[in-house]
This record gives sequence, C-alpha cells and structure tokens, in this order.
Amino acid sequence: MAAAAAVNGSATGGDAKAAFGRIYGTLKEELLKDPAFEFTTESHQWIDRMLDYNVLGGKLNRGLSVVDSYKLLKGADDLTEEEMFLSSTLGWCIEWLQAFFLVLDDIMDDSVTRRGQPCWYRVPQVGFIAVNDGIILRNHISRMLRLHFKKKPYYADLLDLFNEVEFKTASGQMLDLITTHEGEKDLTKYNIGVHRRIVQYKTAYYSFYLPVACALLLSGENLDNYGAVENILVEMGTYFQVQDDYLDCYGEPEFIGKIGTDIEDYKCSWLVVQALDRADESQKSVLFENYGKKDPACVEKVKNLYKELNLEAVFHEYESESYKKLIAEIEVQPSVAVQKVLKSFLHKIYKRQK
Ligand code: GPP
Ligand code: MG
Ligand code: MG
Ligand code: MG
Repeated sequence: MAAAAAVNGSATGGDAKAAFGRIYGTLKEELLKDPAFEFTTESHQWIDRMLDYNVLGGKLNRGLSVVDSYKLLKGADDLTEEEMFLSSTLGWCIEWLQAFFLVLDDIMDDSVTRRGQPCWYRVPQVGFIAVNDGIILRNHISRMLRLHFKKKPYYADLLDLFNEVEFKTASGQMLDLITTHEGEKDLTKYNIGVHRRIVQYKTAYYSFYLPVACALLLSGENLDNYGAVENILVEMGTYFQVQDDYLDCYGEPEFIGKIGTDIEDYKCSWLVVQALDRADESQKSVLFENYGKKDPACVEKVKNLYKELNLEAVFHEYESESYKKLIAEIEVQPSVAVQKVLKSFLHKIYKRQK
C-alpha cells in the first residue's frame, strides 16, 4: 500500500501519539490530491486550513483508542506498519467525524469558542460556509475508507457502522434540540430518563462504541457477537456526557477550551435535571424564571441555585458510583483482552478535567 509506505518511522514501540500524528499528514495530502476533484489554489488552501483548524487541537482520545484497542485485542504492543496505518486511519476517520459534528453543533448551540479558538463558523470569511465544510468533512471519511479499505472483507461492515452511528448521533442531536425549541420550553418535562436518551444517542455511540467497534472489525470480529460490549460502552459514553454537562458549568473556559452555553440554551443538562429533583417550590420558581435566558444575571441566579443544592458534591458522588458500576460490569466479561480494552478507555476519562 503506497500510503502505508509513506508513514515515517516504525509503527512499533516509540511514541504512538507522534506516529498517529504523522498519519494525519499523509491522509490530508491524499485528500488534497483527490482525483475526483480538480483543486484550484484557493480550494486547496481552504481545505488545508479548514482541516487543520477543525480536525486538530482536540484530545484525540477517540482516534487513539482505535489503535490502543487494536493492540490490546491483538495482545501485542508491536503492530506492523500496515496495522499501524490502518488502525490510525480508522482513528482519524473518527476524529474527522467528530470535527464534522462539532462544526455543526457549535452553530446549532450558538457557541463562541472551541478548543481554545473561535468556533469555525465565527471565523471572519467562514460564516455559513461552515455548513458546507461540515458536509465535506463527512464526505472525507467515505473517501478515506474507500481509498484504504475497499478491498478488505470488512469494508461493507465498516461503511454500515459509520452510517449507523452517524444516524444515531444525528437523532440524539435532534432530541437535544427539539426539547429546547420555542413553544416547547417546559422544564417539568426534563428528567433523568429524557436526559439519558439524549446523551446515549448524541454522544455515546460515536465517542465510545465506534472506536472499539472499528478495532473489532479490523481484528476480523463480527460485531453481532459484541452486544454486551456495546452496552457497556454506551454506559461509559453516558457517564462521559454527564462529565461534559458538569464541565459546561464548572470547567474553566481557558482550560476546557470552550465557553459553556447549556443554561442559556435551555439544555436538558444533567445539572438541571439534578436541580429539579432536589429543588423546593421556591427554588423551582428560580429555575423556571431564569433558565434558558441569555442575560448573565439570570445565568448567575441558576448557578447560585446549583451551589445551594450542592450539585458539585452530587456530581462527585455520581462519578465514583458510575466508575464502580462500570468496573463491575467489565470484570464479568469473558475475554480478558476485551476487559483490558474497556478498562483502558474508562481510565482515559475517569475524573477528567477537560
Ligand atoms: C455533544 O453535545 C454532542 C455532539 C457534539 C454531537 C453533535 C451531533 C451532530 C449531528 C451535529 P454538546 O453540545 O454538549 O457538546 P459541546 O459541549 O462540546 O458543545
Ligand atoms: Mg455544543
Ligand atoms: Mg450540542
Ligand atoms: Mg456540552
């Protein structure tokens, strides 16, 4: 494979993150030479800048997890150059998917910053072109899969996996958005069941199930045999989105790279659900009057109520309970390699600060 030969250095040992990073350069170069499109200088520069701006700058947890999971399933730290290239390419496909979702999510959530810089649609000269860039990012995934996996026996399963996960995510995003719709705004509808449904679909499948499912397909496994693993990963993803909801309010914007908007956006956040559960009548009326308003004084009143209800402590309790439950579920899995994959993923996110 031409591209595999272009990977610098050995894929075995060494700095896995650096090797993963080098493969980004190879994939970008291939996309910028895509024979299906005749690039002008301007379009070449646009895509180059758009990719660096939106695909890079994150934690790369999802992408690197494909490589890590594949190594654990194989039971060896040493991958051949081709295995390293293919697992990294699938990892980057997930990072591209994440970039696609984030570019569009930031428009829908009216967000300001992402990964420490203005959201792409807020960059002068970008604006609504960001919508088309999102579509391009999504199509790049199909291009990369076609170029590197078309001859593989699991190609159809890979395409099906990405399609299914994308559908679930867009459906979760729809649930997230329609609960906040003008005319539908009703805090009494928010409860832990509604929250769970939203986050399971909008976050858990693409962030947790997808990386492990990619590693399983690459290892020649049939995903139909991994229903229990899927359930655990969806649980883990639910916990991850609760952390995201917590950090939206309590994370330092300079540190997490984004400014929270959940209170202003009337989101069915885990925090508001916990507040509704614990509030007395007068505290509830503070929520009804102030939740979902852009006015910073209203946002402050909601945050003060969260403090009064001690939601930080409620979250820390939830966090350690979730961890214990997940570990218990993982430890009854029959395959030790699968247990390692799941534990490694959990340890990447437990008590994360960003
Ligand atoms: C995270 O929600 C969910 C997504 C990024 C999925 C978006 C799906 C689309 C089909 C566009 P979030 O709004 O809480 O994330 P963040 O806090 O990072 O903005
Ligand atoms: Mg958002
Ligand atoms: Mg959102
Ligand atoms: Mg969020």
